[in-house]
Amino acid sequence: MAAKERLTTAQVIVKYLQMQWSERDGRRRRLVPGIFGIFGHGNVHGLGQALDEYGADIVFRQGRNEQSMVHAAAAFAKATRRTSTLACTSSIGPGATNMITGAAGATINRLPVLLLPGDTYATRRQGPVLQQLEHAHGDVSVNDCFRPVSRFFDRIQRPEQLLTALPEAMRVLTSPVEAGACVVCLPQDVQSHAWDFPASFFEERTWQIERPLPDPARIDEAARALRAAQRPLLIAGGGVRYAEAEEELAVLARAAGIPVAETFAGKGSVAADDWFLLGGLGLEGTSAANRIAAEADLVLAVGTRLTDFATGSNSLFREDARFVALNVDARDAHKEGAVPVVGDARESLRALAAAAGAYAISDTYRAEVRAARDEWLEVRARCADPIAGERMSQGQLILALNEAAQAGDTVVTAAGTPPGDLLKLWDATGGRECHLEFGYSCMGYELPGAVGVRLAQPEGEVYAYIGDGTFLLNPGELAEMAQEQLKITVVISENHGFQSIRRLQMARVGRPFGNEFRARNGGARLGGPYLELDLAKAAEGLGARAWRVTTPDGLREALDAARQQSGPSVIVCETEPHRYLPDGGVWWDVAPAEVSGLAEVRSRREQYETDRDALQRFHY
Ligand SMILES: Cc1ncc(C[n+]2csc(CCOP(=O)(O)OP(=O)(O)O)c2C)c(N)n1
Ligand SMILES: [Mg+2]
Repeated sequence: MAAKERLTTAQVIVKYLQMQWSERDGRRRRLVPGIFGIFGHGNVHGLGQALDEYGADIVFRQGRNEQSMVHAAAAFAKATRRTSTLACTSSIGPGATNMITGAAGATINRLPVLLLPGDTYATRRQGPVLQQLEHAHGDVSVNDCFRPVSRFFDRIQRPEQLLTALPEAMRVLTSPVEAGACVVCLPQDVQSHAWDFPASFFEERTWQIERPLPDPARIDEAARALRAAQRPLLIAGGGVRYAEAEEELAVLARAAGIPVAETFAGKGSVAADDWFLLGGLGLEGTSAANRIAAEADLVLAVGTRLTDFATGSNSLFREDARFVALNVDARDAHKEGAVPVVGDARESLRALAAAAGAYAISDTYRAEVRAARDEWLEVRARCADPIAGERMSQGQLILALNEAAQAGDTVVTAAGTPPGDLLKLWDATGGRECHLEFGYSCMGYELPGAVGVRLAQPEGEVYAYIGDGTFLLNPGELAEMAQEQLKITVVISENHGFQSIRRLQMARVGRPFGNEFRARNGGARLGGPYLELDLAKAAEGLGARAWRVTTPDGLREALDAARQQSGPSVIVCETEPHRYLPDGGVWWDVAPAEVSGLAEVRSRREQYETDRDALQRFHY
């Protein structure tokens, strides 16, 4: 008789997770070294009890908001290049559904997270339980909302189902193709139900993170397309970072002379400041990248989903441009009618570099790329200039922060003007990491994202660069930073509103409405003076050291002081509300109203239709 151990569902999960490891390129690490949780009646008696009794080797951290717990887990996974992640346990009902936004963010960004939401009773002896949504379909609960936002979903009705469910969840967590939210729903009663589990289920297990090899015939096809190109452009996406393919990318770009533009997730793919680095691509990109992209005859897309921000809603590339896409996911590899090279980015780049042989671009094209880059760098440098009569611009702020950042430091951001501004301005070479969540562009990722990065990398500064609107959405994570004494510096741009959306509104509607933080002045509109909030005081109240600055010099001083701190720091920067960075010069399909009594709306609609018909083109 094989040895058995009688354990509850929750105890099994806790014991099992502590024995799971991942391995890539010979480097082995714990797959799920920690768990975030907020307890309620849906998990305190189950996972809570199990963690208390059996969780010696899995670090429990108290969440402040279930959505944030998932963001932190996703950021941790990203910072470890998808070799490790964290679990999240919630109660049933609102605790569970609060995790849905985080799950969507993780799945869109292809980041593994393990979610363990409580669920309503499997036995149903109790009648409807507190927080239960009663549904015409008796086996449906609010947790079914996780289905469209996860890559793995299961509901455990019997403890022994874990024998198959947990290994499958681990497989998906460690799959480069399927990585995303893995959701194992745990009905409240089943968490406490016991079964005799084979002791061998708790033996150490190592999950290999594979590097699927590309098909040699596809590599030949891709190399032929490359050799025929006069004006190739390489787009580096998140897949380059996830696969740790920076070196292979540089080898190909340098040898063949292929300029490189980066997406939000791909920022930092070019590790050193080489001539072929054009910076961010598309809507929030640099003039250099976009100019070269507009004339490219071959687009080599590596590890990117090619979303509308990268392609300018299908307006950026020449009608006759050809695409070659290297991607571990076949769906992405086939986008834009590309020659699909399905495989690991690092292996595929290596194979393509070998197959490309002595191919190199012409001296004329090389000179053009250099000129575009030099011109952009001048524009970038001018963003540091003060503007008479105006407060500090976000350009000045970012350049001061970038200057203060050292090798090993990371800046995290997600929504508002910050991600686009950082894509454009942040120099991510020399190890100054730029962690942009722009797959979901989820306001509220910034602070927990910084927590996740901090937990993954004990060395170096971690900056969260965040808009005032986003800070107000979810400042509670500061309390967790104080509790865990996490050294994180939060830099808030206080521009008095949802200014990125106001900018869009002015471009597509022509009138401001509902985006600035202004007092109600009697009418239907929020047209009074800006609210006088003291975000620094709020941060102090949540356990951070806080500074308020109005100039780049003030920011530099505060950053120096924050570097000496051991816990959380918050620097509130007063910035000019309507001053934006130089435009990327790329069209975006956001349609003004088709009919309106307002002349400014009608003219914008007309312009939109003209632009759409002239600019949009499709590749298939
Ligand atoms: C959760 C969520 N809600 C709404 C949005 C839409 N949205 C994108 S940016 C933005 C405004 C952000 O304001 P703030 O953080 O102050 O940054 P700013 O635009 O001023 O730079 C909003 C509402 C979003 N991205 N995420
Ligand atoms: Mg703002």
